[in-house]
Amino acid sequence: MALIDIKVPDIGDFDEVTVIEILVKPGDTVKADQSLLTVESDKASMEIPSSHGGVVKELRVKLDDKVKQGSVVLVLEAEADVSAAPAPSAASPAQPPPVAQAAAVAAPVAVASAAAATVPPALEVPAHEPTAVSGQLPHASPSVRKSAREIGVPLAEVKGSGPKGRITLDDVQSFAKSVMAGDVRTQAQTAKVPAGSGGSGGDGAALGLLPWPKVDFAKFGPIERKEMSRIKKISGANLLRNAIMIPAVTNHDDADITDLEAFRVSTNKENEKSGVKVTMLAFLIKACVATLKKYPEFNSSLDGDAIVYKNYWHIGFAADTPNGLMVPVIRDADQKGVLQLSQEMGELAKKARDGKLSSAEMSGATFTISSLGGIGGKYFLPIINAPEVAIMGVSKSTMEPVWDGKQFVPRLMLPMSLTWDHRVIDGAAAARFNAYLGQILGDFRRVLL
Ligand code: CAO
Repeated sequence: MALIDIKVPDIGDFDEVTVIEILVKPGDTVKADQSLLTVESDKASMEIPSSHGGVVKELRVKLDDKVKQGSVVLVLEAEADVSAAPAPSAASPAQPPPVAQAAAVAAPVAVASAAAATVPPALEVPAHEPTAVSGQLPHASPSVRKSAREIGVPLAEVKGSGPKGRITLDDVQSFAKSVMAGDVRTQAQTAKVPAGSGGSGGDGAALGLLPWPKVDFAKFGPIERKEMSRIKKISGANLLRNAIMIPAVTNHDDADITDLEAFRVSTNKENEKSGVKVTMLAFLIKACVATLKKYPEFNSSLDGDAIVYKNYWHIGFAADTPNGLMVPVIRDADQKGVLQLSQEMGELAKKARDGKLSSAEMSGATFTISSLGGIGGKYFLPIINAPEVAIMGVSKSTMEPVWDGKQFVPRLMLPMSLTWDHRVIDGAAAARFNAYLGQILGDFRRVLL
Protein backbone atom coordinates (compact mmCIF):
# COMPACT_ATOMS: atom_id res chain seq x y z
CA MET A 1 0.00 0.00 0.00
CA ALA A 2 1.49 3.30 -1.09
CA LEU A 3 0.99 6.67 0.57
CA ILE A 4 0.26 9.32 -2.00
CA ASP A 5 -0.30 13.06 -1.81
CA ILE A 6 -3.60 14.24 -3.28
CA LYS A 7 -3.05 17.68 -4.77
CA VAL A 8 -5.23 20.48 -6.09
CA PRO A 9 -5.41 19.96 -9.85
CA ASP A 10 -5.43 22.65 -12.52
CA ILE A 11 -8.16 25.06 -11.44
CA GLY A 12 -8.09 27.27 -14.46
CA ASP A 13 -7.24 30.88 -14.09
CA PHE A 14 -7.74 31.11 -10.35
CA ASP A 15 -4.51 31.75 -8.42
CA GLU A 16 -5.84 30.89 -5.02
CA VAL A 17 -9.09 29.43 -3.81
CA THR A 18 -10.52 29.04 -0.29
CA VAL A 19 -11.43 25.71 1.27
CA ILE A 20 -15.11 26.09 2.21
CA GLU A 21 -16.12 22.50 2.83
CA ILE A 22 -14.19 19.33 3.77
CA LEU A 23 -16.16 16.27 2.74
CA VAL A 24 -13.95 13.51 4.22
CA LYS A 25 -12.01 12.83 7.42
CA PRO A 26 -9.03 10.63 8.38
CA GLY A 27 -10.04 6.98 8.31
CA ASP A 28 -12.68 7.44 5.57
CA THR A 29 -12.49 5.13 2.59
CA VAL A 30 -12.85 7.05 -0.66
CA LYS A 31 -13.27 5.95 -4.24
CA ALA A 32 -11.42 7.36 -7.22
CA ASP A 33 -13.26 10.49 -8.44
CA GLN A 34 -15.06 10.96 -5.12
CA SER A 35 -15.25 14.62 -4.03
CA LEU A 36 -12.89 15.50 -1.18
CA LEU A 37 -13.23 19.25 -0.73
CA THR A 38 -15.20 22.20 -1.99
CA VAL A 39 -13.15 25.27 -2.80
CA GLU A 40 -14.37 28.69 -3.72
CA SER A 41 -12.97 31.63 -5.61
CA ASP A 42 -14.68 34.98 -5.72
CA LYS A 43 -16.53 33.78 -8.83
CA ALA A 44 -17.25 30.09 -8.44
CA SER A 45 -17.18 27.08 -6.17
CA MET A 46 -15.92 23.68 -7.28
CA GLU A 47 -15.17 20.29 -5.85
CA ILE A 48 -11.75 18.65 -5.73
CA PRO A 49 -11.99 14.95 -6.57
CA SER A 50 -9.68 12.14 -5.49
CA SER A 51 -7.53 10.69 -8.24
CA HIS A 52 -7.31 7.33 -6.46
CA GLY A 53 -9.34 5.07 -4.22
CA GLY A 54 -8.01 4.36 -0.73
CA VAL A 55 -8.12 5.38 2.93
CA VAL A 56 -7.60 8.97 4.05
CA LYS A 57 -4.53 8.98 6.35
CA GLU A 58 -4.08 12.69 6.97
CA LEU A 59 -5.83 15.94 6.11
CA ARG A 60 -3.44 18.72 5.13
CA VAL A 61 -6.00 21.51 4.93
CA LYS A 62 -8.63 23.06 7.15
CA LEU A 63 -11.62 25.29 6.51
CA ASP A 64 -10.77 28.76 5.16
CA ASP A 65 -7.26 27.70 4.12
CA LYS A 66 -6.11 29.18 0.83
CA VAL A 67 -4.93 26.57 -1.67
CA LYS A 68 -3.72 26.67 -5.25
CA GLN A 69 -2.84 24.25 -8.00
CA GLY A 70 -0.39 21.66 -6.60
CA SER A 71 -1.23 22.23 -2.91
CA VAL A 72 -1.40 18.92 -1.06
CA VAL A 73 -4.89 18.56 0.45
CA LEU A 74 -4.54 15.12 2.00
CA VAL A 75 -2.46 11.97 2.19
CA LEU A 76 -4.12 8.80 0.95
CA GLU A 77 -3.17 5.17 1.48
CA ALA A 78 -3.96 4.00 -2.01
CA GLU A 79 -5.84 0.71 -2.30
CA ALA A 80 -4.37 -0.43 -5.60
CA ASP A 81 -1.33 -0.09 -7.75
CA VAL A 82 -0.82 3.66 -7.85
CA SER A 83 1.12 3.50 -11.04
CA ALA A 84 -2.15 2.63 -12.74
CA ALA A 85 -3.58 6.05 -12.02
CA PRO A 86 -1.36 9.09 -12.04
CA ALA A 87 -1.56 11.51 -9.15
CA PRO A 88 -3.35 14.71 -10.03
CA SER A 89 -1.27 17.52 -11.35
CA ALA A 90 -1.63 20.52 -13.49
CA ALA A 91 -0.88 18.34 -16.48
CA SER A 92 -3.35 15.62 -15.60
CA PRO A 93 -6.53 17.13 -14.29
CA ALA A 94 -8.86 14.89 -12.39
CA GLN A 95 -11.72 13.20 -14.14
CA PRO A 96 -15.10 14.72 -13.55
CA PRO A 97 -16.50 13.01 -10.49
CA PRO A 98 -19.97 11.49 -10.55
CA VAL A 99 -21.13 14.32 -8.30
CA ALA A 100 -20.20 16.85 -10.90
CA GLN A 101 -22.07 15.05 -13.65
CA ALA A 102 -25.20 14.86 -11.54
CA ALA A 103 -24.83 18.46 -10.47
CA ALA A 104 -24.71 19.52 -14.08
CA VAL A 105 -28.28 18.39 -14.52
CA ALA A 106 -29.62 20.65 -11.83
CA ALA A 107 -27.08 23.42 -11.98
CA PRO A 108 -26.39 24.07 -15.63
CA VAL A 109 -25.49 27.68 -14.91
CA ALA A 110 -21.69 27.83 -14.96
CA VAL A 111 -19.79 31.05 -14.61
CA ALA A 112 -18.16 32.51 -17.66
CA SER A 113 -14.73 31.63 -16.37
CA ALA A 114 -15.63 27.96 -16.46
CA ALA A 115 -14.64 27.70 -20.07
CA ALA A 116 -11.08 28.59 -19.17
CA ALA A 117 -10.89 26.17 -16.27
CA THR A 118 -9.36 22.75 -16.69
CA VAL A 119 -11.62 21.44 -13.95
CA PRO A 120 -14.67 20.48 -15.96
CA PRO A 121 -17.21 23.30 -16.18
CA ALA A 122 -19.91 21.04 -14.81
CA LEU A 123 -18.20 21.25 -11.43
CA GLU A 124 -18.72 24.93 -11.21
CA VAL A 125 -21.68 26.85 -9.93
CA PRO A 126 -21.90 30.56 -9.26
CA ALA A 127 -20.28 31.34 -5.92
CA HIS A 128 -22.39 34.17 -4.64
CA GLU A 129 -25.75 33.63 -6.19
CA PRO A 130 -28.69 35.55 -4.92
CA THR A 131 -31.24 33.49 -3.06
CA ALA A 132 -34.43 32.10 -4.47
CA VAL A 133 -36.27 35.32 -3.85
CA SER A 134 -34.82 36.86 -6.97
CA GLY A 135 -35.54 33.71 -8.95
CA GLN A 136 -31.88 32.77 -9.43
CA LEU A 137 -29.95 29.76 -8.24
CA PRO A 138 -29.14 29.68 -4.54
CA HIS A 139 -25.60 29.47 -3.26
CA ALA A 140 -24.52 25.89 -2.48
CA SER A 141 -21.70 23.52 -3.35
CA PRO A 142 -22.24 20.76 -5.92
CA SER A 143 -22.33 18.03 -3.24
CA VAL A 144 -25.00 19.93 -1.31
CA ARG A 145 -26.95 20.37 -4.54
CA LYS A 146 -26.67 16.65 -5.23
CA SER A 147 -27.91 15.75 -1.73
CA ALA A 148 -30.79 18.20 -2.05
CA ARG A 149 -31.75 16.66 -5.37
CA GLU A 150 -31.59 13.12 -3.98
CA ILE A 151 -33.78 13.98 -0.98
CA GLY A 152 -36.14 16.10 -3.10
CA VAL A 153 -35.42 19.35 -1.27
CA PRO A 154 -36.04 22.53 -3.34
CA LEU A 155 -32.76 24.40 -2.69
CA ALA A 156 -34.33 27.69 -3.69
CA GLU A 157 -36.48 27.51 -0.54
CA VAL A 158 -33.66 26.68 1.88
CA LYS A 159 -32.12 29.44 3.98
CA GLY A 160 -28.33 29.14 4.05
CA SER A 161 -26.52 29.34 7.39
CA GLY A 162 -22.97 29.22 5.98
CA PRO A 163 -20.69 32.14 5.20
CA LYS A 164 -22.34 34.65 2.86
CA GLY A 165 -25.60 32.73 3.17
CA ARG A 166 -24.19 29.54 1.62
CA ILE A 167 -26.49 26.52 2.03
CA THR A 168 -24.81 23.69 3.93
CA LEU A 169 -25.69 19.99 4.06
CA ASP A 170 -27.09 20.61 7.57
CA ASP A 171 -29.43 23.27 6.16
CA VAL A 172 -30.74 20.82 3.56
CA GLN A 173 -31.26 18.06 6.13
CA SER A 174 -32.97 20.41 8.62
CA PHE A 175 -35.29 21.65 5.85
CA ALA A 176 -36.22 18.07 4.94
CA LYS A 177 -36.92 17.24 8.61
CA SER A 178 -39.12 20.33 8.99
CA VAL A 179 -41.14 19.36 5.91
CA MET A 180 -41.57 15.80 7.21
CA ALA A 181 -42.64 17.12 10.63
CA GLY A 182 -45.17 19.42 8.96
CA ASP A 183 -43.54 22.59 10.33
CA VAL A 184 -42.77 23.80 6.81
CA ARG A 185 -44.55 23.37 3.50
CA THR A 186 -42.63 23.62 0.26
CA GLN A 187 -43.97 25.97 -2.39
CA ALA A 188 -44.82 22.91 -4.50
CA GLN A 189 -46.85 21.42 -1.64
CA THR A 190 -48.66 24.69 -1.09
CA ALA A 191 -49.44 24.96 -4.76
CA LYS A 192 -50.48 21.39 -5.38
CA VAL A 193 -51.71 19.64 -2.25
CA PRO A 194 -54.78 21.70 -1.36
CA ALA A 195 -58.23 20.62 -2.36
CA GLY A 196 -58.19 18.90 -5.73
CA SER A 197 -54.94 17.03 -5.48
CA GLY A 198 -56.00 14.33 -3.04
CA GLY A 199 -56.99 11.69 -5.55
CA SER A 200 -53.86 12.02 -7.62
CA GLY A 201 -51.54 11.70 -4.67
CA GLY A 202 -50.57 15.38 -4.34
CA ASP A 203 -46.96 16.34 -4.85
CA GLY A 204 -45.14 13.13 -4.08
CA ALA A 205 -41.93 14.60 -5.50
CA ALA A 206 -41.45 16.67 -2.35
CA LEU A 207 -41.34 13.40 -0.41
CA GLY A 208 -39.12 11.71 -2.96
CA LEU A 209 -42.00 9.56 -4.23
CA LEU A 210 -42.56 8.36 -7.77
CA PRO A 211 -44.92 10.50 -9.83
CA TRP A 212 -48.56 9.37 -9.86
CA PRO A 213 -49.12 6.89 -12.76
CA LYS A 214 -50.70 8.47 -15.79
CA VAL A 215 -52.88 5.95 -17.60
CA ASP A 216 -55.10 6.45 -20.61
CA PHE A 217 -57.97 4.36 -19.19
CA ALA A 218 -59.99 4.76 -22.39
CA LYS A 219 -57.44 2.54 -24.11
CA PHE A 220 -58.74 -0.40 -22.07
CA GLY A 221 -62.49 0.18 -22.25
CA PRO A 222 -65.29 2.76 -22.06
CA ILE A 223 -64.98 5.33 -19.26
CA GLU A 224 -66.92 8.22 -17.77
CA ARG A 225 -65.12 11.15 -16.12
CA LYS A 226 -66.79 13.09 -13.29
CA GLU A 227 -65.38 16.00 -11.32
CA MET A 228 -65.09 15.20 -7.58
CA SER A 229 -67.49 17.03 -5.27
CA ARG A 230 -66.10 20.02 -3.36
CA ILE A 231 -66.47 18.07 -0.09
CA LYS A 232 -64.55 15.11 -1.46
CA LYS A 233 -61.75 17.40 -2.63
CA ILE A 234 -61.49 19.10 0.75
CA SER A 235 -61.75 15.93 2.82
CA GLY A 236 -59.35 14.13 0.45
CA ALA A 237 -56.63 16.74 0.99
CA ASN A 238 -57.13 16.60 4.77
CA LEU A 239 -57.11 12.80 4.84
CA LEU A 240 -53.93 12.68 2.75
CA ARG A 241 -52.14 15.10 5.09
CA ASN A 242 -53.31 13.24 8.20
CA ALA A 243 -52.40 9.82 6.80
CA ILE A 244 -48.90 10.96 5.85
CA MET A 245 -48.01 13.21 8.75
CA ILE A 246 -49.32 11.31 11.77
CA PRO A 247 -47.39 8.27 13.04
CA ALA A 248 -50.66 6.45 13.60
CA VAL A 249 -51.24 3.02 15.14
CA THR A 250 -54.56 1.16 15.40
CA ASN A 251 -55.57 -1.14 18.28
CA HIS A 252 -58.50 -3.49 17.75
CA ASP A 253 -60.66 -4.88 20.53
CA ASP A 254 -64.19 -6.24 21.07
CA ALA A 255 -66.79 -5.00 23.54
CA ASP A 256 -69.59 -7.18 24.86
CA ILE A 257 -72.73 -5.08 24.24
CA THR A 258 -75.32 -7.83 24.82
CA ASP A 259 -76.93 -6.16 27.84
CA LEU A 260 -76.57 -2.65 26.43
CA GLU A 261 -78.30 -3.66 23.19
CA ALA A 262 -81.20 -5.15 25.21
CA PHE A 263 -81.44 -1.87 27.14
CA ARG A 264 -81.31 0.13 23.89
CA VAL A 265 -84.15 -1.90 22.36
CA SER A 266 -86.33 -1.49 25.48
CA THR A 267 -85.53 2.25 25.66
CA ASN A 268 -86.63 2.67 22.05
CA LYS A 269 -89.87 0.83 22.80
CA GLU A 270 -90.55 3.14 25.75
CA ASN A 271 -89.80 6.23 23.65
CA GLU A 272 -91.56 5.08 20.51
CA LYS A 273 -93.96 7.99 20.60
CA SER A 274 -91.30 10.66 21.14
CA GLY A 275 -89.88 10.05 17.66
CA VAL A 276 -86.32 9.87 19.00
CA LYS A 277 -84.59 6.61 18.16
CA VAL A 278 -81.49 5.69 20.16
CA THR A 279 -78.73 3.90 18.25
CA MET A 280 -75.58 2.31 19.62
CA LEU A 281 -73.62 5.37 18.53
CA ALA A 282 -75.24 7.59 21.18
CA PHE A 283 -74.22 5.15 23.93
CA LEU A 284 -70.79 5.00 22.39
CA ILE A 285 -70.41 8.78 22.54
CA LYS A 286 -71.34 8.74 26.23
CA ALA A 287 -68.97 5.84 26.96
CA CYS A 288 -66.12 7.49 25.01
CA VAL A 289 -66.51 10.73 26.98
CA ALA A 290 -66.17 8.76 30.25
CA THR A 291 -63.08 7.03 28.86
CA LEU A 292 -61.59 10.31 27.59
CA LYS A 293 -62.00 11.75 31.09
CA LYS A 294 -60.06 8.83 32.53
CA TYR A 295 -57.35 9.05 29.81
CA PRO A 296 -57.09 12.79 29.03
CA GLU A 297 -54.22 12.47 26.54
CA PHE A 298 -56.78 11.08 24.05
CA ASN A 299 -58.66 14.40 24.34
CA SER A 300 -55.61 16.51 23.55
CA SER A 301 -53.79 18.09 20.58
CA LEU A 302 -50.15 18.61 19.70
CA ASP A 303 -48.99 22.22 19.54
CA GLY A 304 -45.29 22.30 18.64
CA ASP A 305 -43.52 20.60 21.52
CA ALA A 306 -46.50 21.03 23.87
CA ILE A 307 -49.59 18.88 24.39
CA VAL A 308 -52.82 20.84 24.85
CA TYR A 309 -55.28 19.03 27.15
CA LYS A 310 -58.87 20.15 26.63
CA ASN A 311 -61.31 20.41 29.49
CA TYR A 312 -64.28 20.14 27.18
CA TRP A 313 -65.57 17.10 25.32
CA HIS A 314 -66.89 17.89 21.84
CA ILE A 315 -67.35 14.66 19.90
CA GLY A 316 -67.27 14.50 16.10
CA PHE A 317 -69.02 11.66 14.28
CA ALA A 318 -68.39 10.66 10.67
CA ALA A 319 -71.53 10.92 8.55
CA ASP A 320 -71.87 9.39 5.13
CA THR A 321 -73.61 11.88 2.78
CA PRO A 322 -74.37 11.80 -0.95
CA ASN A 323 -71.62 14.41 -1.42
CA GLY A 324 -69.01 12.60 0.66
CA LEU A 325 -67.80 12.23 4.22
CA MET A 326 -68.66 14.96 6.73
CA VAL A 327 -67.92 15.19 10.45
CA PRO A 328 -70.58 17.09 12.45
CA VAL A 329 -69.65 17.84 16.06
CA ILE A 330 -71.76 17.37 19.18
CA ARG A 331 -70.70 20.04 21.66
CA ASP A 332 -70.33 19.37 25.39
CA ALA A 333 -71.29 15.74 24.99
CA ASP A 334 -70.37 15.20 28.66
CA GLN A 335 -73.32 17.38 29.70
CA LYS A 336 -75.94 15.55 27.63
CA GLY A 337 -77.93 12.38 28.17
CA VAL A 338 -78.18 9.56 25.64
CA LEU A 339 -81.63 10.68 24.41
CA GLN A 340 -80.43 14.24 23.79
CA LEU A 341 -77.29 12.94 22.08
CA SER A 342 -79.45 10.77 19.79
CA GLN A 343 -81.70 13.67 18.93
CA GLU A 344 -78.79 16.03 18.13
CA MET A 345 -77.05 13.32 16.15
CA GLY A 346 -80.18 12.78 14.05
CA GLU A 347 -80.52 16.52 13.39
CA LEU A 348 -76.85 17.01 12.54
CA ALA A 349 -76.76 13.90 10.30
CA LYS A 350 -79.81 15.19 8.39
CA LYS A 351 -78.22 18.63 7.96
CA ALA A 352 -75.05 16.93 6.71
CA ARG A 353 -76.97 14.90 4.15
CA ASP A 354 -78.86 18.02 3.03
CA GLY A 355 -75.60 19.97 2.71
CA LYS A 356 -76.75 22.46 5.35
CA LEU A 357 -74.10 22.07 8.05
CA SER A 358 -72.44 25.33 9.09
CA SER A 359 -68.67 25.38 9.60
CA ALA A 360 -69.30 26.00 13.33
CA GLU A 361 -71.17 22.69 13.43
CA MET A 362 -68.12 20.93 12.02
CA SER A 363 -65.41 22.50 14.16
CA GLY A 364 -63.94 22.16 17.63
CA ALA A 365 -64.09 18.36 17.99
CA THR A 366 -61.76 16.85 20.57
CA PHE A 367 -62.30 13.21 19.52
CA THR A 368 -64.11 11.55 16.62
CA ILE A 369 -66.13 8.35 16.28
CA SER A 370 -66.63 6.69 12.92
CA SER A 371 -69.37 4.07 12.95
CA LEU A 372 -69.87 1.62 10.11
CA GLY A 373 -72.06 -0.47 12.40
CA GLY A 374 -75.21 0.22 10.40
CA ILE A 375 -73.54 -1.05 7.24
CA GLY A 376 -71.30 -4.01 8.07
CA GLY A 377 -67.74 -5.27 8.11
CA LYS A 378 -65.31 -6.15 10.87
CA TYR A 379 -62.62 -3.67 11.94
CA PHE A 380 -61.03 -0.95 9.79
CA LEU A 381 -58.25 1.59 10.17
CA PRO A 382 -59.81 5.03 10.68
CA ILE A 383 -57.63 8.06 9.89
CA ILE A 384 -57.18 10.60 12.69
CA ASN A 385 -58.97 13.90 12.17
CA ALA A 386 -56.11 16.35 12.92
CA PRO A 387 -55.48 18.19 15.19
CA GLU A 388 -57.18 15.50 17.27
CA VAL A 389 -54.91 12.66 18.38
CA ALA A 390 -57.26 9.68 18.29
CA ILE A 391 -60.34 8.32 16.56
CA MET A 392 -62.60 5.36 17.37
CA GLY A 393 -63.94 3.23 14.53
CA VAL A 394 -66.71 0.73 15.27
CA SER A 395 -68.07 -1.96 12.99
CA LYS A 396 -71.21 -4.11 12.97
CA SER A 397 -71.82 -6.09 16.14
CA THR A 398 -72.37 -9.84 15.72
CA MET A 399 -73.43 -12.67 18.00
CA GLU A 400 -70.36 -14.75 18.87
CA PRO A 401 -69.56 -17.70 21.12
CA VAL A 402 -67.65 -16.34 24.11
CA TRP A 403 -66.04 -18.57 26.76
CA ASP A 404 -67.32 -17.62 30.24
CA GLY A 405 -64.90 -19.88 32.10
CA LYS A 406 -67.16 -22.92 31.95
CA GLN A 407 -68.84 -22.86 28.59
CA PHE A 408 -69.33 -20.91 25.39
CA VAL A 409 -72.20 -18.47 25.60
CA PRO A 410 -73.71 -16.34 22.81
CA ARG A 411 -72.73 -12.68 23.29
CA LEU A 412 -73.23 -9.65 21.06
CA MET A 413 -69.73 -8.36 20.33
CA LEU A 414 -68.88 -4.91 18.96
CA PRO A 415 -65.60 -4.65 16.96
CA MET A 416 -63.67 -1.50 17.91
CA SER A 417 -60.66 0.03 16.12
CA LEU A 418 -58.87 2.85 17.93
CA THR A 419 -56.31 4.80 15.88
CA TRP A 420 -53.98 7.02 17.90
CA ASP A 421 -51.07 9.39 17.35
CA HIS A 422 -47.92 7.72 18.64
CA ARG A 423 -46.26 11.10 19.27
CA VAL A 424 -48.75 11.73 22.08
CA ILE A 425 -50.03 8.29 23.09
CA ASP A 426 -48.32 4.99 23.80
CA GLY A 427 -49.57 1.51 22.95
CA ALA A 428 -50.18 0.57 26.59
CA ALA A 429 -52.45 3.61 27.06
CA ALA A 430 -54.34 2.70 23.88
CA ALA A 431 -54.88 -0.88 25.10
CA ARG A 432 -56.11 0.50 28.47
CA PHE A 433 -58.43 2.94 26.67
CA ASN A 434 -60.06 0.12 24.71
CA ALA A 435 -60.28 -2.14 27.77
CA TYR A 436 -61.94 0.57 29.87
CA LEU A 437 -64.33 1.51 27.06
CA GLY A 438 -65.21 -2.17 26.71
CA GLN A 439 -65.94 -2.40 30.45
CA ILE A 440 -68.30 0.59 30.27
CA LEU A 441 -70.12 -0.78 27.23
CA GLY A 442 -70.32 -4.15 29.01
CA ASP A 443 -71.89 -2.57 32.10
CA PHE A 444 -73.12 0.95 31.42
CA ARG A 445 -73.58 1.70 35.14
CA ARG A 446 -69.81 2.31 35.16
CA VAL A 447 -70.44 5.61 33.35
CA LEU A 448 -71.61 6.91 36.72
CA LEU A 449 -68.39 6.04 38.51
N1 CAO B 1 -73.79 -2.97 15.10
C1 CAO B 1 -74.96 -3.44 14.62
N2 CAO B 1 -75.95 -2.65 14.18
C2 CAO B 1 -75.75 -1.32 14.26
C3 CAO B 1 -74.57 -0.77 14.76
C4 CAO B 1 -73.57 -1.67 15.20
N3 CAO B 1 -72.40 -1.22 15.68
N4 CAO B 1 -74.68 0.57 14.68
C5 CAO B 1 -75.85 0.84 14.16
N5 CAO B 1 -76.50 -0.30 13.91
C6 CAO B 1 -77.84 -0.44 13.34
C7 CAO B 1 -78.80 0.55 13.98
O1 CAO B 1 -79.31 0.05 15.19
C8 CAO B 1 -79.82 0.66 12.90
O2 CAO B 1 -80.63 -0.50 12.93
P1 CAO B 1 -82.24 -0.41 13.05
O3 CAO B 1 -82.67 0.53 11.99
O4 CAO B 1 -82.68 -1.80 12.85
O5 CAO B 1 -82.48 0.11 14.42
C9 CAO B 1 -79.03 0.58 11.62
O6 CAO B 1 -77.79 -0.05 11.97
C10 CAO B 1 -78.74 1.90 10.96
O7 CAO B 1 -78.17 2.78 11.88
P2 CAO B 1 -77.75 4.22 11.39
O8 CAO B 1 -76.52 4.11 10.58
O9 CAO B 1 -78.92 4.87 10.75
O10 CAO B 1 -77.49 5.03 12.73
P3 CAO B 1 -76.19 5.26 13.54
O11 CAO B 1 -76.55 6.09 14.68
O12 CAO B 1 -75.51 3.99 13.83
O13 CAO B 1 -75.26 6.10 12.56
C11 CAO B 1 -74.57 7.88 11.17
C12 CAO B 1 -75.58 7.42 12.17
C13 CAO B 1 -74.90 9.29 10.71
C14 CAO B 1 -73.20 7.86 11.78
C15 CAO B 1 -74.62 6.89 9.98
O14 CAO B 1 -75.82 7.02 9.29
C16 CAO B 1 -73.48 7.03 9.03
O15 CAO B 1 -73.42 7.97 8.22
N6 CAO B 1 -72.53 6.07 9.10
C17 CAO B 1 -71.39 6.03 8.21
C18 CAO B 1 -70.16 6.66 8.83
C19 CAO B 1 -69.00 6.54 7.91
O16 CAO B 1 -69.09 6.71 6.71
N7 CAO B 1 -67.83 6.19 8.49
C20 CAO B 1 -66.68 5.93 7.74
C21 CAO B 1 -65.79 7.10 7.77
S1 CAO B 1 -64.31 6.77 6.96
O17 CAO B 1 -64.75 6.92 5.44
